[in-house]
Amino acid sequence: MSLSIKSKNQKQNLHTGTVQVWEKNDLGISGKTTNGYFSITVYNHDTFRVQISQDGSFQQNPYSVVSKPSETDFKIESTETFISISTELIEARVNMDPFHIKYFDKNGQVINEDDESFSVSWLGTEVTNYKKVQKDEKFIGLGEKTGNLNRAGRAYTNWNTDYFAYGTGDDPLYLSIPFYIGIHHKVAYGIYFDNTHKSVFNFGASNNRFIYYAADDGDMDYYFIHNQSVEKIIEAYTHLTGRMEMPPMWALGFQQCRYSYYPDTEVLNLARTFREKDMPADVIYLDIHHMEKYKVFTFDNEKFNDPKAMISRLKEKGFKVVVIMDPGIKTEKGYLPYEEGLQKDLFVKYPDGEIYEGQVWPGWCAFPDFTKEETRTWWGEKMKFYKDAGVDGYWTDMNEPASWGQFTPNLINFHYEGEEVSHRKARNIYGMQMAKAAKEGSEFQSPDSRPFVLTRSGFAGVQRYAAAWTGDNVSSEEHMLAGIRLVNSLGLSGVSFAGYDVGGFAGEATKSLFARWMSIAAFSPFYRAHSMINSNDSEPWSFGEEVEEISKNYMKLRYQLLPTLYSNFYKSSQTGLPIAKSLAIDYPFDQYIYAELFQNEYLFCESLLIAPIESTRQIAKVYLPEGDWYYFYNDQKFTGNQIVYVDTPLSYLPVFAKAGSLLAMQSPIPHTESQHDGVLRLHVYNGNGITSYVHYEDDGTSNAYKKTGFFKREIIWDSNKQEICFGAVYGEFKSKFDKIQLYIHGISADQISINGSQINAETENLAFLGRLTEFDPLPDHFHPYFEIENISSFKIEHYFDGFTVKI
Ligand code: NBV
Repeated sequence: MSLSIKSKNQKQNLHTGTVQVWEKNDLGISGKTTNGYFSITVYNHDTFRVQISQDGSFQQNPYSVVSKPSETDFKIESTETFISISTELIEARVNMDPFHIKYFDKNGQVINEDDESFSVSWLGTEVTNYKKVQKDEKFIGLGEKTGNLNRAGRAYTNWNTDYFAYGTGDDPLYLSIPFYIGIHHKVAYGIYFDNTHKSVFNFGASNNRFIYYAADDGDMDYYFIHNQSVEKIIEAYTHLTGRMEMPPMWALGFQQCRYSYYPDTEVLNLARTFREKDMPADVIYLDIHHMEKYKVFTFDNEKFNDPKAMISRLKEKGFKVVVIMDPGIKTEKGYLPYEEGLQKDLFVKYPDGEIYEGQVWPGWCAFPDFTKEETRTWWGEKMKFYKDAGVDGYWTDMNEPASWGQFTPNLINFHYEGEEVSHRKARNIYGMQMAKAAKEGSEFQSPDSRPFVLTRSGFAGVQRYAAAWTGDNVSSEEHMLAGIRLVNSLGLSGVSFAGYDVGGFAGEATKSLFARWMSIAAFSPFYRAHSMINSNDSEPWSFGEEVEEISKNYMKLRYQLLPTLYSNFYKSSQTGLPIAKSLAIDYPFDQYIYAELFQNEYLFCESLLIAPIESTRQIAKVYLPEGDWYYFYNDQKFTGNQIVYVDTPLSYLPVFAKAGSLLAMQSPIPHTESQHDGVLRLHVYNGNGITSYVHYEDDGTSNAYKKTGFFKREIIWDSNKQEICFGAVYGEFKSKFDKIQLYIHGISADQISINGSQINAETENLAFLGRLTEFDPLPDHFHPYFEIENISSFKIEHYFDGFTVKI
């Protein structure tokens, strides 16, 4: 078959060609084709790495993949026409003429296949892998990308971009993750394209022949993942690119931001108001006005004449302070960071050695080359300035990198861990490396505390260093819903700790929009309100009494849910699975979940189905997937696989507890470091079969949890035996709870036994449960009072060995 002609000024598509020679090696196979070289490495039983290079140099991205191939049993067979390489889960069949790959699962079903004629091809330096589309194939993931949950029919570009007030369909945004999951015929697979150049993922836009992913330059270097579930695919992807570490507990609390709070008296007033109004909150941000003329590592002495004293007063009130850091360093003679950067050769330069300057907030700036280790270390050392003032967390903004004009020249050079590359290869990784510098800087400055970094820009693997937020969104109903999809999609792509600016950054939120946004975001992994300079006040009390009450109730609920949330953060740090889980993870083959009306729904902490809805609607259509579901506020039980209608007065966001789930709650507290009443409220929602929850605690701040400083136990609900089994306790941390209050939903019981003996369980007054547990949605005049039936509650001592409770 004649494919194309290779020429120096290649004008036409150049296909890989045919396999000429190949050989086995310890990890897979490698070989040469007419127009290139290939290598297939068995990374794991569920992960293959495929590299195709024109010159055989096999370039590496030193930043994203952190795991090495593990010893895996695999088999190689060959015929005259193909080479087959297989593990217990995947077979990759490499066709020799022309070169193309087809993947099968262990039952021989096709999972994924190259377009036979084009498979991997080049157009000049642009390298592309063309894939066939399977019938009804869905595509999910790709990180921070707008549009529908199912990305079929659209194309996306990965090129980190500062995009103020982006539209809900716009692309590209700030953070790129070239990883997607394909779903069809009851199988799923993931593809991570490990190339930091500008890349494009086309899921069938403007053609009906194939989907493809392409990069401007570099190699075709992708990881093909297949396992039985979407969960397992995300686990495998995060095994490759790493997982978040446990953040400090305070980072799970409510965070208040503004561009910008100043002077110090305003910041202190803000903190006082939260406490006076009994609205739980943990963090206040200092945006760019804290600096002298926007110069990083300075404080504006007029606005903040004693930052240390201010921060220590905030701490007394239980607040942490997060400070913004922009990468641009003002090119001002005598400004130490600039002088040091010059002297130590830490800035990005033109190929002739001149320092590259771009304009940002401080005026003309030089840009630290975060792709160089010395620069990251130096930056971390400079962070002493903030550490000495008592700052707890860091916010890396503008790290796409952004500059006025938004068009960085491509010829500038970056170190790229010694490779010396142009902006074309380095841009997408720059923000993640700044986040890395901030994380490591924080660890260097405060070795006993867990770091917290919030980043705007990033790439595959950024979850190892920072939480991410979705940048400059807009105050609109549409944006509120789009933000949920962005966060869910980040979660599908390894970034579990993510959120959006509650209320919208640009524009003015209406009262109802703000209230609804605060309610939804109580179920977002990262919970922060933020708004733009010169806009109306946007604190949760700025919109009148009703909004204040609604906000407060959901903020309180968030804090009551902390035991579950923290345990889920722990789970995510171990597995890479998201905390806000798109329904596509647990119900990938259910067509309804992809429908426009239902695609925003997600499971929060495995147990709660959140059905986000515009604040302007009085009634919501909610799709409940298979299983049974309890309406969170009154325990009304619904069977799944159906659409239900729910009244949605502003004070009630549709939330359903999944039958079988276990939800651990605590008494309301004003901030995460304040002590609760010591009673763990454990809600068991009766369902079929056996379900479990791993309860996790630690000190919330130090790294002792990495050794033995944790408390961990599995709690199993067996609905057939009607038993709750509290497993053995692992770890040396003493639980902060000394009692457990059991709430059993969906079963009427008047007595329980523990380890076989009837105990005098203290039965709660059920009238008290007229409103769901202690979540008190609103004062009576705002909403109807729910009667809850079929719920039983018992208080028991906290046994530290394993024990079983029989209902
Ligand atoms: O530092 C100011 C803002 C910040 O508040 C926002 O969250 C960032 O996304 N920053 C962008 C710079 C310019 C905004 C117009």
